[in-house]
Amino acid sequence: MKNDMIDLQNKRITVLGLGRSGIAVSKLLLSKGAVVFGSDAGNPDVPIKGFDFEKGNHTERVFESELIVVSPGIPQDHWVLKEARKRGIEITGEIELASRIFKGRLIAVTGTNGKTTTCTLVNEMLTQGGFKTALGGNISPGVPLSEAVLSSSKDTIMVVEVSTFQLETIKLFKPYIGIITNITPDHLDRHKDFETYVQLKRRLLTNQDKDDYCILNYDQEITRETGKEVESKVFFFSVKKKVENGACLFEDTVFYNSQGLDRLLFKKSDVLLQGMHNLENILAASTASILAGCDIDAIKRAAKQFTGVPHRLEIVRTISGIRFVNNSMCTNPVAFKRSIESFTTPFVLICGGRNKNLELEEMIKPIMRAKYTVIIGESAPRLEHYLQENDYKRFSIAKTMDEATEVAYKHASPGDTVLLSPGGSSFDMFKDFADRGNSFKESIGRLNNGKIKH
Ligand code: UMA
Repeated sequence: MKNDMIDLQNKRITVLGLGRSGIAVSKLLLSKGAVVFGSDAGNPDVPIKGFDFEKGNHTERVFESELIVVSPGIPQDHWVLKEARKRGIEITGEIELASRIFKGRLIAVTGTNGKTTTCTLVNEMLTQGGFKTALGGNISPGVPLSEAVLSSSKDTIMVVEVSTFQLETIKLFKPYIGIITNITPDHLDRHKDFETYVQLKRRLLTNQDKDDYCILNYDQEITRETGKEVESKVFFFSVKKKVENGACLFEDTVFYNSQGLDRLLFKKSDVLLQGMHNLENILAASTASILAGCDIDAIKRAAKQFTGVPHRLEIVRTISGIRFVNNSMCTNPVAFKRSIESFTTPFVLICGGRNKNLELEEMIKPIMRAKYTVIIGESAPRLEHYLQENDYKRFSIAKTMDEATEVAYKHASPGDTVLLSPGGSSFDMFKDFADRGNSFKESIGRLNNGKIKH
């Protein structure tokens, strides 16, 4: 691929993996005149008419191309990619390719936790400010970047959530505003060690230059230090300290400071989102929106009205005085801890999932704050072991979401919350975290329809 724009006309390209991003990038490539071949080892639905593809296996046909566009779920040490490298075939990722085709301005958000909330907030703020925006990338439910690009134009501000899986294959991806919300261990089953994971997160900013901006979490050393390595203009956000450039919480008020001027944005109590972690997301999003030229009143309005994203501390419904909260997007122990910290009233917990080679012990103390805990998924035996070591007995293990929801409901009293907050990934029992959250919601519906008493 050339270093600037890419000429895709008649270019032979293989798209590896035909999930959401594979299908979206295939459509985008076809619209640019490329000759696209799709290959998927599974059995996905392929909703593109007249499209040349294979399913069930990756065959020799994959290598009959000049470029392979790899889906984020396929790791770099996959045999197909190793073979492609041997044969000198160029490999790129969906997000890199889509960003080269996109002609507008790009605001990109990465980080271990808070990406989706921050992206959604930036999008809300800019929309309220009258900008033409689009939202895409890793965000789920949402649209892949390629799909968002297909319906965008030069005056679109694209707000894109970027995962480390996607950052593995970037080369020239260059946001004019880049945000790193925070970095704590995650996905170590894929990236092997924390150092590699951190370096991948920082790659979001490596192509930025002095005309670009980065927004970093001042309260974490790892993200604060990142500011020393970038060429772009550095802005911070903090809930602990006053920062010179960026947004911060001081006593109960959020300020935006820049060039020696302090501006009061809003009171902490004005925003509906709960938890300090969410306030951090609001500070990051406000800074990005101000830098994008958004009107302060629109930012204030959006921050005050925002009630959150699906599957992230989402209030589902109340049955017999018991509130059900879906936090399926909580897929690592740090997010788990922070979500539990935001609870001040009694709760019954449903947790567990696939561990990503992370420290499950971190979940134990927060679990012990629950009135009762139902554990699901692959991490159940290890969580059970740690809980027994800590002499905690108020828990049981459930095999299905229906069973977990029913048991949790029976242990809750009016005024309590039943909280699904897994602290692990969903792939042990579900398609993805949205599928897990929806399954929880369906189980809650069954409780009510079956009039199950507790
Ligand atoms: N496949 C192969 N060969 C293989 C392995 C998989 O062909 O060896 C095929 C599968 O059969 C399947 C397809 O690849 O049909 C799946 O591709 P994918 O795993 O890349 O998934 P997509 O549906 O394209 O979704 C991806 C992101 N998924 C992952 O990174 C795992 C979605 O993030 C993202 O929303 C979507 O692109 C659009 O950009 C999800 C996620 O879990 C939400 N992300 C992780 C996270 O947030 O923690 C990183």
